[in-house]
Amino acid sequence: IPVAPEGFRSGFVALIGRPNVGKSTLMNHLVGQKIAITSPVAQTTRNRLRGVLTTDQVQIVFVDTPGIHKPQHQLGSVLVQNASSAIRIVDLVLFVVDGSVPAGRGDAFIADLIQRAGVPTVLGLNKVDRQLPEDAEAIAASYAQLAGDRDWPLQTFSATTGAGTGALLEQLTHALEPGPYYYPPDLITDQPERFIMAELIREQILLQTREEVPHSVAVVIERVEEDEKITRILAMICVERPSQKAILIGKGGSMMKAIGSEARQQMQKLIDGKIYLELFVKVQPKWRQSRSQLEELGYRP
Ligand code: GDP
Ligand code: K
Ligand code: MG
Repeated sequence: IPVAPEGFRSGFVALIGRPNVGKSTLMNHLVGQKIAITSPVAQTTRNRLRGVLTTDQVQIVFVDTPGIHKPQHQLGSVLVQNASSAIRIVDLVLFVVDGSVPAGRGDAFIADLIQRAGVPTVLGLNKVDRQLPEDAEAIAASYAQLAGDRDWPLQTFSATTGAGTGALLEQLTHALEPGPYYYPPDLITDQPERFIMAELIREQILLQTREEVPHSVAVVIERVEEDEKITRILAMICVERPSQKAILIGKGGSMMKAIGSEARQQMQKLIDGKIYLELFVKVQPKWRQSRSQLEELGYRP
């Protein structure tokens, strides 16, 4: 890792907020590559994932976290623990909220949690592209109060259009102290390619099967074989019930085919090469309840 130039700033920034406010979308936008999967389904993000942005002035290591919500089963409580402990290891919190609606009780709950941790915080209002003009005033007032009570700077932006994200970046840079490179300047994520590949398959399951299967699915890359022309990948999709396996496979294998084809295209972008993808589905009852199985599948508390 090279020595940072004079006046260089750096630090770890946790992305904290309710599920679906756009934390992962924002991180992908800022680092310029899809490393975190996103979807309209809550709990899309399961692991803590680092995304690194390096410019000539700053290196920001974003720590993407699962959204904070009330735990309902073992997986849920591992997710909440992950988010809460992420706050403690960072230099700065970017508290992301859905700026298309006024602050709600969930936001106030998280604001208190962050405040108790005592870490410098920027309040980020995402999704302004969805804000209706008639709501703008009430929205601005509710978040101004949330931030003002705690002396947090506030920045409005859209992670999908990119509007305001330049100003956000300046705001974050300004809030960080002078520091070194933590990662090589060209590194974008700390996660191995295999993990992102598995996530790209899980993303397609989330997007294509919607509410029926998503929360009971895990994906593991079993084998990667590279030769000069093509990379062959064997992946296992793990579900809890035979009925979910049937949904995933679909009529005459149609669902599996659609998931595989879209995931393969996303994976080809990631590795910039040709992929042959083979998927199989396995029923493993109650994997979410079991800590050892969770760890085996890569969800570390
Ligand atoms: P997370 O759970 O906080 O990580 O949220 P995601 O990044 O997975 O995003 C949840 C949903 O919100 C996805 O469908 C995104 O496409 C959508 N989304 C994220 N940011 C924006 C935004 O700025 N504008 C709009 N309109 N949608 C967004
Ligand atoms: K989501
Ligand atoms: Mg996410």
